[in-house]
Amino acid sequence: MHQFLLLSPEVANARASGKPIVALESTIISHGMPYPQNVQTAREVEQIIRDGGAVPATIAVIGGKICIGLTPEQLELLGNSPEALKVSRRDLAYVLSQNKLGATTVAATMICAQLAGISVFVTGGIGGVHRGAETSFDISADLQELAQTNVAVVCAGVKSILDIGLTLEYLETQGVPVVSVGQEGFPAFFTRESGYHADFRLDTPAEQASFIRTKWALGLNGGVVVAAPVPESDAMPKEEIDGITLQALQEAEENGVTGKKVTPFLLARIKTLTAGRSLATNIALVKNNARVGAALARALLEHPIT
Ligand code: PSU
Ligand code: MN
Repeated sequence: MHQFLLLSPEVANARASGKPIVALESTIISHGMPYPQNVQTAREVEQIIRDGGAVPATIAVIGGKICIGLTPEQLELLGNSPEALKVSRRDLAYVLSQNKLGATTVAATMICAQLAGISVFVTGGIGGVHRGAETSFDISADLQELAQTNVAVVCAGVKSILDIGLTLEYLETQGVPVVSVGQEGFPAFFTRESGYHADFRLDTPAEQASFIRTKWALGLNGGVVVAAPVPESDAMPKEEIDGITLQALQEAEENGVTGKKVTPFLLARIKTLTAGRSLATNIALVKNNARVGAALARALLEHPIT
């Protein structure tokens, strides 16, 4: 066991008995959703994973340790502490060595999951190449992490606050396969279609597991994006979210928002501008991803490489 890891009793027990484990990130709790819906959603997502026959491991940095699996009190702390830092690859050593409270992004959660031997991770949306990245250089560290760290990331695609086409190009260059579930199209978080195709469509957990195990058996390090579209009944109207996204992007520019503040700023503005309806969609898609992720984690244990 790595010196910085601290497993919750539930996760330690799962590990000892060889149960499937699903990692969950914590930036979505601290910076992605408002309190108290964030904590409530985190709890419900964990329960969906248990109901799906796997064990949830929400990951965060608390008290100089990487906590793999959080107690209800730790979840509450993370969801209700404005001082919690958003921790990506760059920030991990700082929050650990300074004993700060840290919420892990997709990139940092992948790193921690790999240290803990967890190969499936469920989130809402991954970071990507921002619009205007040709001048801002704003490309999420999530993409570079997917290029090198062996964790499958279940998400609902990427938000159109990003340049989805450039994000997919970047992933291709880095050799990261993008797999869609139940449709050909790559989803756009709030909506089921982005206008872009995923690289491969693999509908069943067994196919997804076989693909992932084959990749790693070939020594092809790095992650896999498993993209499941938001359920039809929870999706937002495309025209509405497109208009609001443009407005949020414009406000970010007018306010000079840069760096790690960009994504949380846009998420918060979209929630306000949709009068909270984007939050309901966000919660629904994370729960759907939890079902997909639990099934995948089980399949990875069950199905040998074919
Ligand atoms: N996209 C979302 N919701 C989120 C995030 C992204 O739709 O909560 C969070 C994730 O933690 C992701 C991070 O890893 O933002 C990316 O931030 P940045 O663009 O600064 O790398
Ligand atoms: Mn960025």
